[in-house]
Amino acid sequence: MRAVSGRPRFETRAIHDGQPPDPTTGAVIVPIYQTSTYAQEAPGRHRGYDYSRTANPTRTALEVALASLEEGAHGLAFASGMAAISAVTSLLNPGDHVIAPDDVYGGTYRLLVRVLERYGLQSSFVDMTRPEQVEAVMRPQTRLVLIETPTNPYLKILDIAALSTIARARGALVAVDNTFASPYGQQPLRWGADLVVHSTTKYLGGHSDVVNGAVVVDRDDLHAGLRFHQNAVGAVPGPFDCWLVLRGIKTVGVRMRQHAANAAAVAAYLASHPRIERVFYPGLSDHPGHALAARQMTCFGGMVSCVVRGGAEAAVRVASATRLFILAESLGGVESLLDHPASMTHASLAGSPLQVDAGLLRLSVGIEHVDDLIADLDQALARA
Ligand code: P1T
Repeated sequence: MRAVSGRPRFETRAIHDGQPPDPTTGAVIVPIYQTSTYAQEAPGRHRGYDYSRTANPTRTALEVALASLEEGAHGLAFASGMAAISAVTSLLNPGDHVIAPDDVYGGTYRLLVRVLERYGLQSSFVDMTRPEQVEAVMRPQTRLVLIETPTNPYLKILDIAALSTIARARGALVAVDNTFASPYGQQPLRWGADLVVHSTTKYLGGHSDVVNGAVVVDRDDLHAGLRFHQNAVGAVPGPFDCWLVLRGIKTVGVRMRQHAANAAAVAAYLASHPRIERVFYPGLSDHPGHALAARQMTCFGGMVSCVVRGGAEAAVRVASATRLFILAESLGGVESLLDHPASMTHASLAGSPLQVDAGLLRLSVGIEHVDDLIADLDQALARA
């Protein structure tokens, strides 16, 4: 794209990077290259595309856009967020050790413990709000510190720079799951991370209509390893899914600002409600990670969690009584969603040390009018 003056800002890059008008037709929007294969002029002579598991032009556009938003050199798109995290762990070997937060997404815990332990990978889960706990469980075999911030579902804020310094001193890689913040809210590579992963199913896609994942890296050697794995294992997204994420990306800046404004108002409302025991939102000044979030993030995001007084029963009653907030897994779409993690997104943690509070509700605050959202919560909480 044409340089304006210096590097274009985030919102501009979201609309243009990787997405110039189509050189053959002038189409303003990147076409959906719905093809599995490509004509070759002579054996092995082609225009950079030979088979769509290896590369596809719609996917390339998305990968360039993702790298630009995270300010990294290379982007890779995957069939889901879990496929992206799995690709990162493919950089490790049997006997290696991973450290992850004690409040990590349930699916990530399941991958590390129930899949990868069988392949000889060991994992430890610690409270990463205290970096000394990470230091304490470091082993000579520790090869990856996997950070998630804000965490899912307690919205803990983890210090990417401090954790990266500890990991780097021991020769371990640092990956940050940036799904909750989105690249608009936080750019982990700036704070010293080696890899950024996303479930682009969430804020980047933004419309709850696609499952997709991404990894962004600066280092060429890591990119080569991931690119090999992407092609060898083949958990790649189809061109239409890439196109949907590209379309979502164009508006991620304006959406994130509205998600955050609505979430701040919802968090303040919940904090003053007698039926709510505790609210977790990094934008609240009494959140333990507020000062760090203000430093590390450019926007506190759209996720709010709270504990309802009366435990599981009361929480389930509220979750069943909302009308606008849709009871559903996932997050990051324009519509507001409500989740009861203990029985839904984090049910796979039941019986593990990472089990979540049965009275916890997680809200993905959408971009509807905030007055309507608060009125909906008000009528539902009246039934708690
Ligand atoms: O669903 P998928 O696109 O595979 O992404 C997995 C994933 C990875 N990382 C984080 C932080 C996530 O929240 C998720 C998916 N999470 C949900 C579906 C959820 O409701 O929490």
